[in-house]
Amino acid sequence: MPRLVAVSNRVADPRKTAAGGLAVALADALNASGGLWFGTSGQVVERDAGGTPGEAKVHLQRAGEVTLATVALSRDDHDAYYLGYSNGVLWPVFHYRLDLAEFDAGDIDGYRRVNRLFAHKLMPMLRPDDVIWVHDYHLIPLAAELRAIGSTHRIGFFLHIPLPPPLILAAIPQHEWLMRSLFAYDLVGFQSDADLQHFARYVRNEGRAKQRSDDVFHAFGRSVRARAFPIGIDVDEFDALMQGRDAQDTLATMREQYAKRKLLVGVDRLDYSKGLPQRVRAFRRLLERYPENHMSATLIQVASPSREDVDAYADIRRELEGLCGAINGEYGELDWMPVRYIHRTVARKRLPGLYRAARVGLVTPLRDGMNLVAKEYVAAQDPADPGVLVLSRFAGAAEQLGDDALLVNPYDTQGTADAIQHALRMPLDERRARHARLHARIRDHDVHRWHREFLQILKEDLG
Ligand code: GDG
Repeated sequence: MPRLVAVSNRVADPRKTAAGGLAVALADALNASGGLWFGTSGQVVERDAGGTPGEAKVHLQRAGEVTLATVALSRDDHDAYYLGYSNGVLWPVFHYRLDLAEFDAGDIDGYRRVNRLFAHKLMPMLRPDDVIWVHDYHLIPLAAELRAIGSTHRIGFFLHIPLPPPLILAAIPQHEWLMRSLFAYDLVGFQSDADLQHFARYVRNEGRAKQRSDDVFHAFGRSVRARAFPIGIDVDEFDALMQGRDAQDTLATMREQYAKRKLLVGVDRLDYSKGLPQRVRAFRRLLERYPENHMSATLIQVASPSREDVDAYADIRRELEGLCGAINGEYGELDWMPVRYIHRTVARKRLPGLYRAARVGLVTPLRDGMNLVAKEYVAAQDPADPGVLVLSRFAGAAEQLGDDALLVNPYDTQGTADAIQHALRMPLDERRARHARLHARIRDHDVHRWHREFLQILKEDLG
């Protein structure tokens, strides 16, 4: 079996479950064939600007069957590639937020420089029959950089975030270059059919691509296969976490402390794509419009700190904190706080207990590639007395879970409040029936299937 080489912006030790979904998924794929995982260490080194390829040293570490290979970035490279282009341009535009994009001409140079650095550091470590799997928007041009220095490997790319429609994509000054870069891969994977349709429309209209078959596009002198591979979770791993002491303790504590309340839970990175202010406004509307929820409905919102050195993230934090404080001030009683807002990362081992304690799971992003929290919430429920998932129609997960979750438009405050009320009042037999179907779907489309299918198709010839 050829060796798998995974490449992503950050490398995490796959033996630590705290690392979360993607790390677990990649560890599973890498362990099967033995493999190499390449990326940054997350450390930033204060050294002279303009780091040229060859400057950074690769640090190697064994983690079971997997070799972790990491490089540390210089401050300038990190700021331009990570904060600037990846998270100041690509993240907002790919989430349809042109208003938040900050196009700074210098950042694209840093983005190219780091992708070139990755290629130069990775190439000497590669064996001829390695299969390479590149992850996410930080590394779109990596295959092109590898090809430029002679790589003939099978190289696949998976975009974890949405791909916007062509007219939005075209706001990025380098949109053509970015999309042309995708044709250096053999396989490009998206989260949803909607993303795939946006890709197909872009390359047909802007790149005059010829479609050679259902999923093979020819443009810029090369062919690429493009498909949707909706990512899933490791349901068994989540079940095991649910049985663990931390999750059970969390569940017991929640049930005791909120015995007379109905809990609603949200767990998100504090990111403007997650629709947190809109969610809190909908919760406030619920209290306004349906007063029977006073002294009862309690929203626990975990907002784990994220990218705090990007300005837009500090703004969203202030807005959210203001809203939560205002609701508690207006509706709170000595013995009831409507919103518990936690700006910290909760230990992963406790999450299943928190999810299970909640009658309603609120997953209402304004835009999301997939959203794994929706699937984790379903996985954690007690099938005999499950909670209800309220899900944004703008999450990639809605394509799979839309029939049995309560779908909402998060911009519609009243509509979302009505859906939450519907969830809170849903009878047990309906909750069970919806949950059984949702659970079957997340089990069928789990993370093992995701990487198995991607890698199998990556190894196939384009025909
Ligand atoms: C990107 C795409 C796509 C969150 N807070 C805490 C915590 N989390 C964990 C969740 C979940 C993960 O982080 C978040 O995954 P999401 O899928 O919801 O969102 P992104 O981080 O934006 O991920 C997304 C994903 O990539 C995979 O392809 O689905 O669309 O945006 O696992 O549980 N974990 C812990 N404490 C927290 O406070 N331990």
